[in-house]
Amino acid sequence: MAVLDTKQAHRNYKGAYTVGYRLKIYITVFLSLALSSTPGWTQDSRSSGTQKAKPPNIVIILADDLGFADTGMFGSEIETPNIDKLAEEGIRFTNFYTNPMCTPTRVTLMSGVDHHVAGAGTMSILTAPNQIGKPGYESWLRAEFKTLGDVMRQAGYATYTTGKWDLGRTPDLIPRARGFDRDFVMADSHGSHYSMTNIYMENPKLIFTEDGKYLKNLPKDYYSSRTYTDKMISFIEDGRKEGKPFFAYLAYQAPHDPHHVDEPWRSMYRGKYDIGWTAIREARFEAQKELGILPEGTELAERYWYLPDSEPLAPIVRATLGRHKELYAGLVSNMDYHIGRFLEYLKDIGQYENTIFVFFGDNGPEGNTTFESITQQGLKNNIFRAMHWSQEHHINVLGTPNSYPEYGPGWAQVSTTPLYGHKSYAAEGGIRNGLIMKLPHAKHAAGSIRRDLMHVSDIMSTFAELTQQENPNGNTAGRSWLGMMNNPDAQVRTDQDWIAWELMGSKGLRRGKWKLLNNWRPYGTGEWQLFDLTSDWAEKHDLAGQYPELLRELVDIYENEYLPNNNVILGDRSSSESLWWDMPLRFPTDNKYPPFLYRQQYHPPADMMAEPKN
Ligand SMILES: [Ca+2]
Repeated sequence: MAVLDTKQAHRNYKGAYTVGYRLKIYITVFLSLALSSTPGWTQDSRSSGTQKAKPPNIVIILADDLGFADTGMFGSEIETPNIDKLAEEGIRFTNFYTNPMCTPTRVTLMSGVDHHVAGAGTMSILTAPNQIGKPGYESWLRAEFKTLGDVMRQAGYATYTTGKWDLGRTPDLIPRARGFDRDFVMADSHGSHYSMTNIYMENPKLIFTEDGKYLKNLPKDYYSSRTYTDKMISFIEDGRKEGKPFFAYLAYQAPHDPHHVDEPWRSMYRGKYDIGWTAIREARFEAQKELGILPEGTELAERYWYLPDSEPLAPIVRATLGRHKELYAGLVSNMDYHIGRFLEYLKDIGQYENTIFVFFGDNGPEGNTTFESITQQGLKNNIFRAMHWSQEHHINVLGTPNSYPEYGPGWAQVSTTPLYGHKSYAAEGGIRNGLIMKLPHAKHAAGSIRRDLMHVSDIMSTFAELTQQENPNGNTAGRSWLGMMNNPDAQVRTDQDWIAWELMGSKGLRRGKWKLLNNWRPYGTGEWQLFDLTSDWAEKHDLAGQYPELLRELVDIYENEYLPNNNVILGDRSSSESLWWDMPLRFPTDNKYPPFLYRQQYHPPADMMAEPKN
């Protein structure tokens, strides 16, 4: 792999959007000056006279590969009482978007910058030949960008992170170097929930850090969601005497595959999903209508053309398929249980009320499975996974540490009800997620549902503005939520503001109610489609032929503004090109394609290795 010149890369970005970038800095400075004489948000309703209220704590709870419809207050039958409580006391947002996959969402969450600029233009294992070695395609958060940790620390917050980091593994990229006072993280993208076992042939051991040291071993009785929660509680407890507000970024690995989960959650849903995905998806759709999640006229997305209706399947087939969903549901309920423990702790120390909570999933659910991937994508790592992990892949051991359970496209489509598509696509199911916020004041009615157009890039803008700081990385598309948080009548975006997506050739743009989509065949049509998302959340009614001028206008924005100003390098090869009927099914294996540029086993510096603290 080529060694990148970071300074050169940074100049390249500046060159790409110098005018807009400078203008935005001027505007930011102007707004900061204008705002500096106004009272901060936390003082707004809680202080009087000279007494200032303590700034609110900020907690971001991120789930991994959790679908739009996977929590109770978004229509799920999965039991998530603690997340539901946040929604009942707070606000649900139904038009919130992430990016289509893990690292692209996380670099944007931490930096506020488009993922092609921030360093995750694509996912490392899926890098196309013409993207290899290009700045912005490293698959980590480039070192020159400040993080939310940096921003909140600058504002006087104690900064903590636990869970999946996924933003880089070298000493300059781990949390200790990126603005976090305390950390216990898995630096990689996914792997076992019980051990350091990774899924990649070249990178069989996961990298963990604890307070800036690389762990030789994991703590006793390690289990991802339990340990990440315990560590976060211990960081807050240790820091209490300092009296600072805290910023806690709690990034669960759940419910990413493998669907490993302890008892009793492993058996909690035994038999519950034998009824099949068709019935469960319809039940969620009805529940969403009753909850008021869906606008009038919303339809259920088409079932994937390659999936059968589960109704006519034999009972044993439905039960076998259902077992996979049981584990996923158990993993979600287990995560909810640990979130509940965390919230209880905050109540015990009197910090629950004065905290801003933000909860969402980082992208749509995983709709591929190992065995499908072997034949469809031909990636060596999928074959490795199938060989290495599946020795005990018998129905009775699913969910245990040596199994590799996934739930496949049938259940992924349930997770995204009523949307179409899943993780990795710019269709709604890949990018729209159920956001929940709970605020320390009561300006919004408890349990309210909002339809503001929002994106994960907004979060940096929001918390920079909240703490009266400039967004340190400039700002491409992010819009602060602060106005809306303070005033329920305010909207986050105007009808002319747009946000856009590109990942592995799947393209999308949203402006106001309009959605532009171009998904490669066979998942999409390979053509530009236009949807009115007022109620067509399922992207069923293509209006491209009906509104050709609007289509041209939006495509023009996408191709002539979004792509060039955000360092997008369209891949010259798709990750799943063998799905495309007229492409060769045989992949070359002798020219480093598919590439493994990031997935080499990383060996941390010896003097930075440590045993876990407990
Ligand atoms: Ca993810």
